[in-house]
Order: sequence, then C-alpha cells, then structure tokens
Amino acid sequence: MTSKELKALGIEVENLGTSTGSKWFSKGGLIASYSPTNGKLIAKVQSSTKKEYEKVMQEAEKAKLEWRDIPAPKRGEIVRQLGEKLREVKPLLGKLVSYEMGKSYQEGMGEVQEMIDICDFAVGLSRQLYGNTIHSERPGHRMYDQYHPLGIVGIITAFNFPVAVWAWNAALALVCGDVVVWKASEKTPLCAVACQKIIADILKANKLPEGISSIVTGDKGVGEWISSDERIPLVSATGSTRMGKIVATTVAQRLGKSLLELGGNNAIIVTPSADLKMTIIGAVFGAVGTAGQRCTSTRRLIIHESIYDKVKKSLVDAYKQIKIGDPLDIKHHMGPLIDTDAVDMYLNALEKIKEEGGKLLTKGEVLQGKGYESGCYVTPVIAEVENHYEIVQHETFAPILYLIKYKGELEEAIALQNGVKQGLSSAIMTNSVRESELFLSQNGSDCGIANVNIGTSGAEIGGAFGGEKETGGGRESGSDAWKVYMRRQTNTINYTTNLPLAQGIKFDL
Ligand code: UN1
Repeated sequence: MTSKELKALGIEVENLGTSTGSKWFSKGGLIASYSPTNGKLIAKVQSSTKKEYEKVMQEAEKAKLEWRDIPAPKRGEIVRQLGEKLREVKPLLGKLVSYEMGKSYQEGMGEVQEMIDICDFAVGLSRQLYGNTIHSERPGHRMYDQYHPLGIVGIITAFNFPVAVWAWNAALALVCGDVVVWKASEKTPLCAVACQKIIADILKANKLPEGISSIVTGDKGVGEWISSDERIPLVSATGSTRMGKIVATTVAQRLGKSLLELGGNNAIIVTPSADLKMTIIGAVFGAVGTAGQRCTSTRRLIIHESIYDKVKKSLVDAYKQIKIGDPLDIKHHMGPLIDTDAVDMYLNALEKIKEEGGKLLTKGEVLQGKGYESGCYVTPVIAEVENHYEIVQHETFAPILYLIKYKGELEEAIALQNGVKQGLSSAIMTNSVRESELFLSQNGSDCGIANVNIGTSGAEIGGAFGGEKETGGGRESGSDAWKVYMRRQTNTINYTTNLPLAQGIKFDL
C-alpha cells in the first residue's frame, strides 16, 4: 500500500492515537504497525496516557447529554452519512484492512461491506426502537416500556476484524443515543485511526459535539481503564476468552454491563446425506479464510464414518489447490497470520496434536523465500484427532482443521459438537429434514449460531451475532441486539382519581 493511499485515509508516518472527534492528542509510547504481508513498517501510532483518557471521557460525558436529546431518526441520519462515506472509501479502507491485518483483499472489502450493511440496518432501526404497550391489571391505568440511551459505550475490539466490529457496535450505539469510546487492538491501530477520521469529519460537518466518537490506543492497560470506569455503563468486548474473563470480572465488580464476543470452537457436522461439493467449499473457506483467524472459523469437522474417507480425500485434494501469498493479490486464497507470535502458537498446536496422538494429513510449516519474508505465512493443516484432546478443546487462532469421526446416530455427532467449552457457531450438512430439525432443536446445537447447509463463518449482519458458554453470551449486530445498548424503563400511568394498588392490596387511610 503506498503512502499516497495511506494519506488518503488520513494516515501519516507517525499518528496520534487519542482523539475525541477531530481533536487529536497523544503523548504515550509509540506503537509500530508492521504489515504481516511483507514485514514492512506501515506507520506508527502514539498510545494514550491516562490523562488523555480522562480528557476523552470528559468530552464523552459532555457529548452524551447533547446526543441523547437529538431524536433517534436524526441520529440515524448521521449514521446514514457514515454508511455513504464508507461506500466511497471501501476500496481503500478494504486495502488497509488487508494490508495491516493480512486477510485477503476480498475479505477486507467484505469487512467494509459489513460496516456499510450495519449502517443501513441502524438507519432503519433509528425509527424502530420499539417498546411494548402492556394491559394494566388496574382500571384507568396504562403501561408501556420504553428504551433510553445508556450514555457512554466502551468498545474493545480484536485484530481479526479491525473495522467491522467497531461498526457493529458504534452504528447501533449511535442510533440508540449513546456515545462511543473505542480501543482497538494494538496490532491494528491504523485501521482505528482511519475509521475515527471518517466519522470525525461527519460529526464536524454536522456541527455535532465531537466527543460522540472517540478512540484511545494502547495495550490491555487501556482496556482496563475502560472496564473499570463507572462512567461507562456498557463495555462491549471482542477477543479471547482469557481477555473476556478479565473484562467481565472487572465490569461486574462495579455492576456494569458487558457484551462479550469471545472465542469459538466451531464445528460442521457432515452427515451421510450431505452434499459433498457444498461441504468441501464451506469447510475449506471456513477453515482457511482469514487464515483461520475468525472467531467463526471452522475448527472441527465431525464426519459420519460412512463418508469419512471420501470427505478426507476431497479435503486433502482441495487443500492442494490453496494459493498462499500476498493477500492483496487476488489470486491468493490465504494470506499470513497476524504476527510471528501467532506463528509460534500454530507451531505449538501442531506439536501438541502429534503428542496427543493426532495425525497431520497435510504438512504444517512456515513458508520461506520470496514473498514470505515477513515470516507469518504458514500452510493450512488438516489433522485427524479425537474431540477430547486438550488441543482440540482449545481455540487456536490458525488454519488448523480437525477431522473427527462419528459412527452412530446424529445424537452422537451433536454431543461431540457441543462437547467443548465454547459455543459460538455451528453447522450441519444434511439433506434430511429430521436431522436438520433435530440439530436446530433444544436437543441440538448449543451455539449462538446454528446453520444448515452453509458453513460456520460469514454470518450476515441482520442476525444477532454471538454465542454461549465461554463465548460470553453477548449478542451484537442485527435482530434485537440493539436492546443491550439502551436502558429499559417500565412506565405505569394512572389517569383516574383513585389509587388502586396492584395485586388487589387494600390500604385505606
Ligand atoms: C469475528 O471473527 O470476530 O461471521 C467476527 C463472520 C463475520 C464476523 C466474524 N461476519 O465470520
């Protein structure tokens, strides 16, 4: 990516990493962002000091009072403008996502498309923040519930979706009348700077308080400021289960709310009636897309023994077709891992698989030579394992796909699928109504997402996104996920001259 392209997104050689709207200030240490695609330094971002964080919070506190007074459909208009701007910058921002994070250019563009889609969704939502009307048990009384803005929403995001997850949270929070303070992953700080510049321009052009959208930059210490801050009623955090447990505990100690979107250990059940062509495409994209670094990545295939060998062979053949290299070159299916620490985790996982008795069906190695200078390119691996292996129970953020055999009925496969601590995404490949309905029933998948005849990754923004168990229980994005960004109030109005008490209680004076 050229410096001219970076400049068009507002990125300089050195950037400030703290901002409220278009006011930028930073005195903390410099974070260097290297591209995993070629190992080159892209630019540096100055992290936030505690004092700067305080300034951001003070601006946010002021801005929230004004923002919540603006009618929701008018707030929607601002989000509409954000969606418009994102349409304009999609190729460039998509390129930055690909260059800084390492996912394929197509997927980088797809991520910006998710941002656009959630903006469109939020614009419609801004006229639909509905509560219920309720029939009172008392004569001459009316009841309803309504939703008010929460105030300040803290957003903590991971490197793997460096722009979309902010947009899922910010677009909804903004139409709900909240202001947002975002801490992005220190592995992808430039994506955050670029997004903040886009929204700051819109706020400025509309003469709105700039504290409506802020960013702070830094490591987990900055996340800790957000989690422990009583001025932030909701913290939405995306990342590892380890991080989520820390955020959840800190937020719970002050009885704040947290929306957690943590690790997955997603499986596709492949039944005897599965369409194998669809299965292979879904499984391979799910396992190697984003180099296995989506929380929805397909980690396990639970295959019926009657078709096991056939699926295994087709997969091994398909993996031979995968082109690995510079993700900005669209002929490549798979780019690098985010950094060399991630490569070490991949290598450790391969060792563990072998130690526990698993068998690698494809060679797992770090690629070397021309085009692979960053040291972050690895080959995707297929491994035959047992579900109970410790390594299989663990989410390794890398392109490693586990094959697990089931012998009997679907119930056995469902037990394997549910037999992990995480509960994000799941899928079944079947042409049997009985099997698909059982999979979707209360006795079926225990995940937040359960798909039939599609893979585990690539969820649309229209549905609520998130999962159960160690995935954290939060729901972001579509459906009625907006409700968590607002406080709910039940109102009872008496329009008579009597004061009857509920539950028939008599209290005469
Ligand atoms: C994530 O990996 O944090 O469903 C989000 C998907 C994407 C979002 C993934 N729409 O794969």
